[in-house]
Amino acid sequence: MVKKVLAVFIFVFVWVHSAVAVTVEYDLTITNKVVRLAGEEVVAMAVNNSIPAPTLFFKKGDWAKITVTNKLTVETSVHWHGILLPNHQDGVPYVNHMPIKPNESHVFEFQLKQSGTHWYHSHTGLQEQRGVYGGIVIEQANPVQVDKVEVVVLSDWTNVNPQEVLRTLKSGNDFYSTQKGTNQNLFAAVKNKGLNFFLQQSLQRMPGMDISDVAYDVFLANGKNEIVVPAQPGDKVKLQFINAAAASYFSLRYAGGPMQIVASDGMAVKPVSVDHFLMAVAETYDVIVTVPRTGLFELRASAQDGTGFSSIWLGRGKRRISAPAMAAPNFYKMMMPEKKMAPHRGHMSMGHRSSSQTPQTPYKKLQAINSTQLPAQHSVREIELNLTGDMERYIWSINNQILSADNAIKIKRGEIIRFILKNKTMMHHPMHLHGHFFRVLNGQGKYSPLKHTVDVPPMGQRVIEFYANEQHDWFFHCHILYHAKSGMARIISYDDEIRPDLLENRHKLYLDKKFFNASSSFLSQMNDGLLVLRDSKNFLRAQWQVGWQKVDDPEYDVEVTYERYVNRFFSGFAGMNWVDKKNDGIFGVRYLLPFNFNSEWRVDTSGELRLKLVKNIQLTNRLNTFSEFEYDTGSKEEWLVGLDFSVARYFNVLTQYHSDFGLGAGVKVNF
Ligand SMILES: [Cu+2]
Repeated sequence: MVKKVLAVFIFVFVWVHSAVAVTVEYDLTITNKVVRLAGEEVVAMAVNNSIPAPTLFFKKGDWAKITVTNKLTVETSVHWHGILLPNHQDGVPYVNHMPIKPNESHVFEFQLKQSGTHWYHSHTGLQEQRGVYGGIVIEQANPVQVDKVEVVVLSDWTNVNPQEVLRTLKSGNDFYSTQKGTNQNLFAAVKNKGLNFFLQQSLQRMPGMDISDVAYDVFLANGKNEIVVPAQPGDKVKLQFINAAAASYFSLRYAGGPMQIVASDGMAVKPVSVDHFLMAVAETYDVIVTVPRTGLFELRASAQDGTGFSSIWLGRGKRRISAPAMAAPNFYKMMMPEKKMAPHRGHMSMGHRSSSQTPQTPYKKLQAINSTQLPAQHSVREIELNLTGDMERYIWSINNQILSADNAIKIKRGEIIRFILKNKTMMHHPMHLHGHFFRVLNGQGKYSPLKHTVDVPPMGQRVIEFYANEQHDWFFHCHILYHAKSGMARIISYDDEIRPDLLENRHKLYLDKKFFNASSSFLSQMNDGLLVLRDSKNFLRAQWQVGWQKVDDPEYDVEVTYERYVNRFFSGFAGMNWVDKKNDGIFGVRYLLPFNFNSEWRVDTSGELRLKLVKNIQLTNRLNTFSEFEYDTGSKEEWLVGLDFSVARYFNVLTQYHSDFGLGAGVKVNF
């Protein structure tokens, strides 16, 4: 009898359980695909032949069973961004599981415990920039009643291979800023009455401000520069925005009236009406808009750097009503101290220097529906994390260290972890935590919103906190792809047992990739050049100079050095120097002086001392002056001044006067 009852009970349990928890299966195949998104055929990466990847739909409580098949010639991975799931399903190679090798499949299985707008993307190399990203929508139990729902995946696209983009960024040649016309320069500073600030900035050895590192060819909404969402006059439309761009923030603005934000990062918030707002990389927002009357009304997603936008046209009919353009950012006005907002005190400090014309994230207005307060009985561990970087050498880090084997952030289950994120750089950083939602302490007290990605503005601060209720290791990183790949990442570790295959291969995650750059000037009186092989700490340089004008025999100077990088301001070096028929061992230090003068102090094996000063001043977006002065106890001083004009990524024209070889002109080639 007992057995019979038990059998019936088990039967009913299994039946009820299977009726409630449906398994939703998806097969995703990643392949190369030739696309033409910006006037040129490019080999991209697609999921099920689509960019963006297909949107995956689930209901809360469903089990997802997703088979990812790799048909590329390289490894891949898929991270389920914003989904709370068991550690080994999170998709970061060497952190949560091993990468998916070519011609292999990996099955992900997890239950969906939340609802809302989320997304997925490759977490390998720079594949996300090439097309491996798509939406995930988990239906809410009681969604807001609207007439239409549309998922909008925003992204940025460049025809240039992302590896080459990163190599260009590492070259220290500001070419992308030049291409976009956003190089900070003396002429623009004077024109914008920002000369005083420009000089102050350089006196304090600050680098120029930069909104976005890369110059993109096109901005996309669901894979196109513009899309139409058919709707009737009076319709309420819910747009589920996902910022899947590799490096672009977007300002959103609607031609048909205000937008109502109802969710952020998949979490419902108290509806808040905004005229426009800034959406950081990797965030999601659900926004409700109304189609006011007949016509097509534009919701414009403008790239924050002002170089382009994608359009979502809502409504019906032929007449198009454009959204007002967002003002292109004005660095001089944005960063001027007198425009600085009064900083808030303590943990609520947002510290964002800004002017009203600069689009802002809507964080201050976001309120969770229910209290998100964490139980008071848990201990709080406060961790200060400085977001640091070197724009010139393109090294991005946390507390001045790139991601490495010895800087995991160790936490304990049961603690409240509070991160104080201080941005010490002139760029925005969208910081993303895997496996947890954190409270953004935005001044809303117990209704502080829950998010997985938070923008930390230039020189600004954010405080976030979360309850450590997980296990194993999780990734935490800047979601600007090129920043993450340059070191701005950490492992958040519960300091427990890690799967042996992950431990064994973990070093591959910390690989500090090497980059090679070269440049040479071919002038009528001389030739000089530089070869650099580097990672984030070590710089091997070979430089040469040969002059033939105003001298009897050609004179040459060749130097090979190894430089150990300490930080933006300081490095040490040693090497060899060949000047005509004399050669010497050399060693010394390089130090960045006020007004961004590069100084080099060195001694050689003959006992001579040499001081070298180098200074560049950007005059206009493309025109730059450069100067060098050398004082040597063993020989007479040497100096040069010149002007160069940036024509293209690989090409400058220039003229320079050298103290020994006189005046000349020519071209400079940059690789
Ligand atoms: Cu960043």
